[in-house]
Amino acid sequence: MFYIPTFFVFLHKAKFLLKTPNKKSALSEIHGVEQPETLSSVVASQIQQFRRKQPSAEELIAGILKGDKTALSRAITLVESTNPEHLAKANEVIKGCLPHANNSVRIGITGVPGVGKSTFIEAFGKYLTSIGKKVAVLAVDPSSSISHGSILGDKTRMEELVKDENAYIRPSASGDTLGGVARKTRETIILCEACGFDTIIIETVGVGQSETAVHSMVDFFLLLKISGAGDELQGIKRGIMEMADTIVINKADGDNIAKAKLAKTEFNRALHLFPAKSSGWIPKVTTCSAYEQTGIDAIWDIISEYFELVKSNHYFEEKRQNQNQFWMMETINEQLKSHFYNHPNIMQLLEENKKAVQNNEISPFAAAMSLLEQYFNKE
Ligand SMILES: Nc1nc2c(ncn2[C@@H]2O[C@H](COP(=O)(O)OP(=O)(O)OP(=O)(O)O)[C@@H](O)[C@H]2O)c(=O)[nH]1
Ligand SMILES: [Mg+2]
Repeated sequence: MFYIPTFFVFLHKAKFLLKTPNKKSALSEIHGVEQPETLSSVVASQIQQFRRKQPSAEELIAGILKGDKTALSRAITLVESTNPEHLAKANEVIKGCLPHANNSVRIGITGVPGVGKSTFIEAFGKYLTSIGKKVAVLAVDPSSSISHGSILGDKTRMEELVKDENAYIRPSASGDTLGGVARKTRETIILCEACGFDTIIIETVGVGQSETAVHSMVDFFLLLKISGAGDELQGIKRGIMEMADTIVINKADGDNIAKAKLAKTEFNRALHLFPAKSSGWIPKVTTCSAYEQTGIDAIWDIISEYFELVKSNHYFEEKRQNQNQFWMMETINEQLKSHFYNHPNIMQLLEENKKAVQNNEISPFAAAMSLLEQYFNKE
């Protein structure tokens, strides 16, 4: 019994004795071990990888033309960037993609919040990929500077479509003016088409001027509606109805089927009151349930019928050419205005002239002319 503690004391001392000769200062050198190079190969490869993350315009174009979605996303990010360096590179990529674009159908989808746009796009997109289409979903959302695009949240709602390798969903460009967002979306369409997407869906919320902007960048415009209690036509902006190539009454399921059919009749009647379209197309009204995925194939049949007509009567190319010219003029107008209003001298003179107009010291016309004269003389 007495031997046990003595044994432990011995063990402890032995451990100490064994350890002491190995104890070294942190500053001591270990002989025979090579000092690491200043730049380790691991760090070097990390830097190389980082550089590789900034592909050149040529690399991006090559990637996009191969159908690489990562290259596509990177190029779209460049298009959306406000950095002037990115702008030059983005323009180069667009230029390289342009000859490979245009080979698609562009469909605009609008409807008030809650009408079922996201659910519809999920069902419609899945249907399109099932018949061999490659679908890109983009959004024009003027409120996106605050919410960063409602479609961002939708990416999780469009659960199936987002996983589909033949689909590409891109949140709306955020930031500046509707004009700015529209430009970015138009350029994004070019990139998506060059990447092999043959069906481009552009979603917009049914508020403000965004429908007009979307209407000016698509071939076919689809208005999504739901049947409501009472007057079906209440609260619909006449302009939007006039733009629609097809009205789809969604949520035609369960107890809603009868109401949806009634709404269809009413919308059909209302559409007859509008002047004939220059496309020669007579707008159609149909019902569907995005939720139950019924009536979706019939919508595609209508859209296909439309494209058959406008391609045979050449309205398709004519409209695209008009749209290109419209956007060129829009861009010039926007740039001129922005240059004028952001000119430091003009900014100051504008304030002075506003006050002078207010105090009846100068007429509004004379004030405008004097400002413009000063602007052009300073240029
Ligand atoms: N019964 C029924 N409900 C539907 C249908 N389609 C959509 N909904 C429901 O309607 C609600 C709104 O649908 P969303 O697809 O988010 O509508 P949205 O138009 O994208 O809405 P915002 O993104 O807010 O503009 C959801 O609760 C959907 O489940 C449908 O065909 N039938
Ligand atoms: Mg939505």
